[in-house]
Amino acid sequence: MSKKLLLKDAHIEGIRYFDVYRKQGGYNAVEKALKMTPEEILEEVKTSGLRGRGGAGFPTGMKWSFLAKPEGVPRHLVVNADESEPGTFKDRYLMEYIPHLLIEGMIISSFCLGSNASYIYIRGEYSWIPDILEQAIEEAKQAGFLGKNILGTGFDLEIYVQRGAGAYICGEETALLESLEGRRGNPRLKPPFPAVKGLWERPTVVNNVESIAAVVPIINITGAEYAKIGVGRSTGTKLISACGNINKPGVYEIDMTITVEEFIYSDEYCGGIPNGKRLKACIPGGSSVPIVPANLLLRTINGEPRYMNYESLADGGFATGTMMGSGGFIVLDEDQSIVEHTMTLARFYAHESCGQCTPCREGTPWMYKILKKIHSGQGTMEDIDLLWDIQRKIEGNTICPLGDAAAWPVAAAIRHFRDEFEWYVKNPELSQKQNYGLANY
Ligand code: L3W
Ligand code: SF4
Repeated sequence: MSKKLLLKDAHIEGIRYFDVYRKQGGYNAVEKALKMTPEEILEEVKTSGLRGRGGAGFPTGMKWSFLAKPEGVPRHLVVNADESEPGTFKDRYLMEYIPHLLIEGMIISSFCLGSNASYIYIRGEYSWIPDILEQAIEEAKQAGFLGKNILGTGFDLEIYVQRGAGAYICGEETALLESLEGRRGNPRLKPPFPAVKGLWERPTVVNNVESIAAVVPIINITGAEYAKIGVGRSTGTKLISACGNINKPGVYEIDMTITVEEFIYSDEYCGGIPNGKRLKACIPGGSSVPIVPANLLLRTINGEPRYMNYESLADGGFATGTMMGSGGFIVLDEDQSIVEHTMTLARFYAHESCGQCTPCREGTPWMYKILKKIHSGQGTMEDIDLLWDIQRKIEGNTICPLGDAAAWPVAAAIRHFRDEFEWYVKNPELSQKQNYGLANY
């Protein structure tokens, strides 16, 4: 059984409210941290090995140590709660059920970074969650954990909740900052990174909800103890939101030592595939990461079991492996059509492109158009090659990672399932009536 750090109290009735959360030891980490120096907290986070839980897996302690500290310039912490990656809903779970964990993590992190005004930027579609967060903020304030002179330490902190308007691109950190400043969410060129020039050109740390929540157990148990959980550079626990063709969709906290096979088939997690169907493929890290066929998902190229952690999922590079990403685990059974699935994703990315870069603005709708043509039985073999060519021209040639995110699913689908694309071309009448999955798998 995986160790629980973030969700250990999630089952307790009323844990959303301050009194219940406090009774379970909530805000003890704030009391402990405010007796430490910011440098000591930073050391704990570095020692923990915590890596960003939003998708990139960048070491959190390292990001914090990059924060510029020019004399007299305010600094900010911004929590990225714009969880829009298809298949990803673990931050929603945290904010909805245990909002105080995020607020507690923000107080500690803000103290460490020297932020007196910190922000939660939340996606517009999570319309009911800002009220939950604002209530938690108010409760924490009433109890003296927020506002002026917190616990008599002289540290002041206000936390503001800002709603997005429902644009995927605003989850990209610089687009998020643009939106927070009141402009259209267009990504900025990096460098400068937000740690140097972020919100209102001030040094800013942007971290995912889960990353900031993880700071609470790190302070409670120490960074060294946190680092003992997990394996290699995949320390601590990770929330996985599992969906698709599984018996038990939901949010699971894993300690990154379990195999992918165990995660899919054991009753503790996904509980297997409904109706005894076979596993066809999986996208383990949210829609942007490469899709992997079952054989490569369960075993690496060397025949070793694949594990649910950053290194093992990426083992074999893009040609064979995939990525941990945001932990949005999407399972596809034998009846699913990869062409249809890829087309749906292509439509999403084409719709969400902000339009600043030509390869992304022009390439994403073009890929969708070709996929639609192939899916409807009107495609040609040349269309498959053209699709491959377009995705290659997008990857690496754009301002922000949305371009790559749109290219990778197409690349991986063609790489691993080219025969399926060809089936759609060779069987135009059949492709109108049934999916390749049903006909041939
Ligand atoms: C200062 C340097 N800071 C890097 C910081 C940087 C950022 C973090 C990671 O994209 C990925 C993307 C999605 N000085 C720095 C530095 N940083 N070098 O480190 O940066 P980066 O560029 O590796 O990634 P990113 O731009 O943050 C994130 C993928 O995650 N993804 C996620 C999608 C959506 C969600 C969601 O809905 N929750 O996560 C899924 O795979 O495609 O590749 O903070 O500033 N020298
Ligand atoms: Fe906008 Fe796409 Fe360029 Fe990102 S890659 S800045 S979404 S056009």
